[in-house]
Amino acid sequence: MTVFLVIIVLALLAVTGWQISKIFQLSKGSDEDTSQVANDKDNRTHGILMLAFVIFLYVITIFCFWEYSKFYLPEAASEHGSEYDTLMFVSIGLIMFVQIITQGLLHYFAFKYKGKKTQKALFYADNDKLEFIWTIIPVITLAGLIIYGLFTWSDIMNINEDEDPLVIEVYAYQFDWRARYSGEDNTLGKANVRFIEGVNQLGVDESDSYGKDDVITTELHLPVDRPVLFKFRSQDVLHSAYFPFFRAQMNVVPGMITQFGFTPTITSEEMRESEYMRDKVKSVNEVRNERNEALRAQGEPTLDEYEFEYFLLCNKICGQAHYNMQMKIVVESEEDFNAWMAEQPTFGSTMEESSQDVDRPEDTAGDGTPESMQEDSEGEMETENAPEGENAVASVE
Ligand SMILES: [Cu+2]
Repeated sequence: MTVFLVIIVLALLAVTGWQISKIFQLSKGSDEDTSQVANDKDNRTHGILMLAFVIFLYVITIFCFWEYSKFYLPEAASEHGSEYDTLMFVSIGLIMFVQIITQGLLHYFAFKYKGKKTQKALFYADNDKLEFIWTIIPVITLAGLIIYGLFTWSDIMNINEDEDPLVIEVYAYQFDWRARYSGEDNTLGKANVRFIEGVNQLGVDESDSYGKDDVITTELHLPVDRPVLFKFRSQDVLHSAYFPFFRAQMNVVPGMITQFGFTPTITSEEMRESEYMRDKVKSVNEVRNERNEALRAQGEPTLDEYEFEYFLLCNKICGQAHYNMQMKIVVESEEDFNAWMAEQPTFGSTMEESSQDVDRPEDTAGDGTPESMQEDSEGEMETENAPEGENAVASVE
C-alpha cells in the first residue's frame, strides 16, 4: 500500500514539474521559438543524444565484460561440456558482432542525417538487390547456426548405451535430492510414489529383484571418465536438476522419468587444484573473513573456511526452501568410487534392518530411519517433511 502511495505521489510530482516547465515556457519572451515542431536546434540536440546513447551502451558493455567476466564458470568438467561452450560462444560472438555494427550504424545515421530546414529527404522506393542481400545473409547465417546447434544437441542428448554407462537415479522432492545407484546389476529396481512408506523414502518396489542391490545415498559420487546415465524422478512438483560445472540440466517431472547422460572428466581434487578455483576460493574466503570480523564483534558464530565441491542445484522455483535444494557431487577415481560404494548399505539390507527394528521394541531410534537418510543437507529440512504414503500422491495435485 505504501509503495502504491509513493508511486502516486511521484507521478503527481512529475505532472506538476511538467506543468511548471510549460508555464515558464509560456512566460518567456515572444522572440523564443515556442512552436511544437522541431527546429534545427532540436534536431541537432537529438542527433547528438542518439550518438551519445550508443557510445554509452558500448562503454557499459565493455565495462560489464571487464568487471563480471570473473563470474564465468570454469572449464567444463564433462566430455560434452566444451562442445556446449563452443556453441554458446559462437552464437554470442555472432550476435554481438551483428548487434555492434547494426546498432552503431542506426545511431550514427540518426545523427548524420538529422533534420535540417534546408535539406529535403530523398524519396527512394525500393532496391531489389539490396533487399536480396539483407535477406539472404541472415537466412544463411541463421540456418548455419541452427544446423550447428541441432548437431551439437543430438551429440549431447543421444546416449550411447553400448558404452555401458553407470545408471543412477536422481530423485527430487521438496526440498532435497537423493541418488539411487543401480547396484551390481546396473539396473534400477521399479519404483512408484505409492510404495513410499517408512524407510522406503523413494518408493522402490520391494517385490522387484532388481531393486534389492540398489544403493540410496545423500551424496552423488561419480567415477571419473566413466559415462553416467541419469534417470530423473520427482516425488512432488516440477524440479530441475542443474549441474553447472558439467554443463547439464534436465527437468525433473512428477509422473515421468527424464534422462541425461554425461562423462565427468575432471575430479573434484583436480578442480580444486586448478588456478581458476584457487583464485575463486581465495576471494570467497576473503569475503568470509571480512564477514567473520563483523560476526566476532557481535559475538556470533563465525563462518567456516570455504572449500570447493561440485554440486547439483534445483533450477526451478519449486517452493519455500527451493534455494536450499542442493546435493554435493564428488568426482573421484574408479578405486575411490568403488571403496565408497562398498561402504553404502543396499536397499535390500536397509529394508531388512528396518523390519527387524520393528520386531524389536527396545530399538531407541524408533523411527527405524537408517543413518544415511537422517543426515540432511544444512539440517533445515528433516525427513519428516517428505510426504509419506497416500499423502505423497495427494501432494502432487
Ligand atoms: Cu526443486
